[in-house]
Amino acid sequence: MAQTPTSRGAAKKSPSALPSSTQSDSFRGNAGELQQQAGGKHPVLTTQQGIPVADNQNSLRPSPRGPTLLEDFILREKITHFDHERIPERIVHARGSAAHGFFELTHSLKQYTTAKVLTEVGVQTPVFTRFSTVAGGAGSVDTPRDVRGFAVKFYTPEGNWDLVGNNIPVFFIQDAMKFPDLVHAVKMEPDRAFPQAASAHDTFWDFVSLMPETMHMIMWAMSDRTIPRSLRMMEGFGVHSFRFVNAAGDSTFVKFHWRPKLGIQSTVWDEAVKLQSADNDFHRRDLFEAIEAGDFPEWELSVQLFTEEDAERFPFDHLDPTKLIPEELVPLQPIGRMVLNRWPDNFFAETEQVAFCPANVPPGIDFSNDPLLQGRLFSYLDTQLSRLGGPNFTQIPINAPKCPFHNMQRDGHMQMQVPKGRVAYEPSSLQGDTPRASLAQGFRHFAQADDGDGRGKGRIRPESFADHYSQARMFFRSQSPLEQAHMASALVFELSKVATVHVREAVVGHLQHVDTDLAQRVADGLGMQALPPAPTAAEPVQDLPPSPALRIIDRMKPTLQGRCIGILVADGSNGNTVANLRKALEKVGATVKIVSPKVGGAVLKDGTLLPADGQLQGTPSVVFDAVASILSPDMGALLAKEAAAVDWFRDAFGHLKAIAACKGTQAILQAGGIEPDAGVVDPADAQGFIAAAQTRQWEREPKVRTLA
Ligand code: HDE
Repeated sequence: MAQTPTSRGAAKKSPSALPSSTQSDSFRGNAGELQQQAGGKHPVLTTQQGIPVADNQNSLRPSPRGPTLLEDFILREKITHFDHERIPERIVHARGSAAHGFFELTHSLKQYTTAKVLTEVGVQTPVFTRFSTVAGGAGSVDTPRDVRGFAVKFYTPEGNWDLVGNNIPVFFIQDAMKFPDLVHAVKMEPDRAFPQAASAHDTFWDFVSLMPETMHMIMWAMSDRTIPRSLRMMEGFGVHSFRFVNAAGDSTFVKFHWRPKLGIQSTVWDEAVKLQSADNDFHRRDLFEAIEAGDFPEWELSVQLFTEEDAERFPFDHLDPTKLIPEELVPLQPIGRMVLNRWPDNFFAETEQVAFCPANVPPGIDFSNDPLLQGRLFSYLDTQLSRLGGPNFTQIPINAPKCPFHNMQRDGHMQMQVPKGRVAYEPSSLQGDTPRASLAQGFRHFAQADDGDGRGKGRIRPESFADHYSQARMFFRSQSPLEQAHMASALVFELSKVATVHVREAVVGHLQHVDTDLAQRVADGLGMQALPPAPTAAEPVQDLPPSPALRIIDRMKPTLQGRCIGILVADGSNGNTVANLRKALEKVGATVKIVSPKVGGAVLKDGTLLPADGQLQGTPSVVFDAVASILSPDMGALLAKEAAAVDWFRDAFGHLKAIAACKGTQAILQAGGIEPDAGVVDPADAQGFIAAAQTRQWEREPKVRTLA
């Protein structure tokens, strides 16, 4: 063990008492003994200049209890580096988790684009994908009600393509001009610095109430999409229309969609709230554990393709990012799959330093005139210059293209390259190997005709963007009754946190244009005596056909693959029942975790020790998709007096999860006031439990909570 002098007695220890190998002029303290702790061959510790370090425990002092000397270059270098370890966090999407993987094209889009990544079937293109929440800081929790970022960097043979999307296909605003306002409104309020990672506060809803264009996105934000069960069970969307350009120079519009192989699944709100205290890192841990276990998350990439003429027939403007194109109108064509199969080696070097930018597109992919996209094309590089400290962040390994790249950009902070030769300009005639532009291979912008209407330059919002409610209505009316109830309840929750009465009223006024029943339910939930007046709508609200594809409850996959089941055991539990249940669950792809009152495990009825993955008090049922418990009657009676055990079942029941409860557990269910229903089965009935655990017990919901 190290003998770092921490007490006066130790400090007074005579240097002559040290092992002779550590004695020298500069060794007046004791060091080096920590080296004994781990096996293996350790390289010598050095400074950043490569100077070997002899003592990494004690700073340089003129005498054992004297001041530290400025001369201590090793200490100064170490502390200085430490002082600068943090960089500015992202102004939005600060909290994120990422993984490496590949994209494999299954259907060529050669007819539409020249981009190799989308034309060479079977080729695996490396990707790095980062998921994020939007509003919270880097250290905030994983499970607030929030939009999730879904950003993919494809390292293509023609340069990096960043598809920087969200898990919602529309956005709050129509013009980049409003983005700083939106973000200032949703972030913690600047005078009081709260709430962190929450939209449920006055400034956000004040902004919403004054910007009816937010209404469609608000419907999505209040749906269960913003409380996902797992990053592996989320959809992703490129949001804007992009363009494909083929070899003949023809253009086709495209929207990108990611669909998770595991199906979409969300949590219920009370569960999301409790997850915030159970595990701040719930989504990060879930992604990490899945990848570590070889259970690689996978998404299908699909495109919606349409021409300028098709777009003219849509009952909305596809350049307006508050609008989506229902898949009933333009079907999704699957073109490939993305698999995430490697967790980053280092969070900072990769997940934190990765810089996505929607302007990064290879030849064959181009932009549309969506005014939000146009603003984004500027913003990302600009923010990255300050976040990553200078123009050479593209040389950081996670950002560098994996194809050859050559240009005349030179110098600047943290230049890592050592370019040779005297020519750093173009055209030049002095060197034979300098990079030149290539009309054949290079990026060519689609030559779009100016669609100006002759009114000339101006700060203009197109009239075709004026209908803010029709798609909000379509989204709401496309949902199942239960999902509608969740949305109404989410609105009541959020607006109940808004102290300013006129803001609450204004929002409910807008809801009248979305759906009068919704407005009434929210008004009732807020205790309003009368329905506030609806503002004037700029355009008549249309009754668009509903799009059932926008629901998620129906689209939860009936599988236990990728899901996690907790089994509660204690001393005296029947090991056979546990083993049988575990085997059956694992056979259908579930992960099983054993929870016990003590982390050391439980001594089973037959005397064997079953190690636990989690201790009961620190492993609440919110972290599982379904729970089972196998307890002796004695332990059941004892745990019925334990709040953590009673909450385990009460929460699982309240969160609509299947429960497999043996006879010994009945005392706990009773203590929790749980009236067993079809979702509560016997653990000996493994198949019955598997069937129940493949979904949530939706019919239970009205019995456990009042929904608006
Ligand atoms: Fe972003 N956004 N954004 N955004 N965005 C950033 O870039 C911005 C928008 C999205 O994991 C920032 O490097 C503007 C839509 C994701 O690193 C910043 C506008 C969509 C990520 C920025 C938008 C997104 C960001 C902050 C409106 C979905 C995280 C740090 C004009 C299609 C990427 C950074 C990652 C990050 C600006 C709107 C997705 C400030 C100005 C719409 C997933 O540049």
